[in-house]
Amino acid sequence: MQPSQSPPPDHLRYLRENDMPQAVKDLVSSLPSEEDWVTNTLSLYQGFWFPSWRLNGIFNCQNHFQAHPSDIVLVTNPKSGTTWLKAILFALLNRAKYSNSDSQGCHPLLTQNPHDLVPYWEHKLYFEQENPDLSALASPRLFATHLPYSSLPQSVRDSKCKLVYLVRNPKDTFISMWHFLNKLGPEEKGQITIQECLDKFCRGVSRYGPYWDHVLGYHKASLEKPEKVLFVTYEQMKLDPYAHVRRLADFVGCPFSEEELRDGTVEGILRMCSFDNLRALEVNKSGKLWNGVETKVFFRRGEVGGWVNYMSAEMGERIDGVMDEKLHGSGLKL
Ligand code: PAP
Repeated sequence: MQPSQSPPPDHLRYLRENDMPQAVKDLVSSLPSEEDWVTNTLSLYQGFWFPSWRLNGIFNCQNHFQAHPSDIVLVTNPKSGTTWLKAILFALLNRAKYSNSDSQGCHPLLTQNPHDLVPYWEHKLYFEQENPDLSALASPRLFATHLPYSSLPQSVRDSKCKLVYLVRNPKDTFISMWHFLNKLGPEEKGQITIQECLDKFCRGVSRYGPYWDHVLGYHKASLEKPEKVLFVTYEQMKLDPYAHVRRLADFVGCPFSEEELRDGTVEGILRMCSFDNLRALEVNKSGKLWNGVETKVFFRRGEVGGWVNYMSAEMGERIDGVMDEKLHGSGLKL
């Protein structure tokens, strides 16, 4: 990593590779590496490009996380709509607790960002501690991760816990990441161009990439173990959120009752977790996450197909071409 001229913002300082134990630093330095799109480095580990400073959290998680059969894990490629699905899963799993009108006013989603309510393994729990004590968490425990299927802790693959995999079309995911990293990058670095990022993306060099291998791993698992892995697309969720929230509730084992369907519980969850509602909350306008990242950067446009405003048709076709080639034979079309 190039030393920067001026001190990095707080959240970048917090995430510095220097904080890792020496043994992990040694391992990381032995891995193939590439510059990340804006700052920091990516390391190639188990066939995927991970942000180097997250590897310690990834190793801790792989070594120590013990799955419970009732666990629910949301998995995404970054920028696939994680924040939205965290909110929806949290709301539907906790709906009994916050069902009456008095408690609606103090629903945790109104005062806390979804990333604070549904913790990432490698980015928060196992980043902060080698082996965090999770025994106090109420069942079912709800976690999130960006780990590829093949890099999940063994206990997750062996247990009956459930994985919800949310995928988003690669062009919107790409543009969302480009915006996000440019916002987080140090000002003196300036904006990195879409073209530069596109070259890396199409070579598979993106956070938790190659994007297509991440998707294919979970797609295959969802076909082989449909009771364990639910494969959902952002676009499907946008098109028919009502049907998909019901599908999610069925999958995680807490289906909506007839009464709930009649009394508008599903619609209530969707309203609370909608882009406009979450974005307008004070906590998501001016709050910060545990790592100093401003919560507002997780709410940009929340649209399908917005990539056309940033990429030429040729750039879009380049991503389509790579995806066609990589997904060929999988039966999957994004
Ligand atoms: P993460 O994977 O880094 O945690 P993630 O939540 O997937 O982040 O990325 C944010 C994207 O989800 C943004 O997409 P955009 O850049 O294309 O706009 C953000 O707008 C979108 N998003 C956040 N909340 C919602 C929501 N409630 N409904 C729909 N999309 C949302």
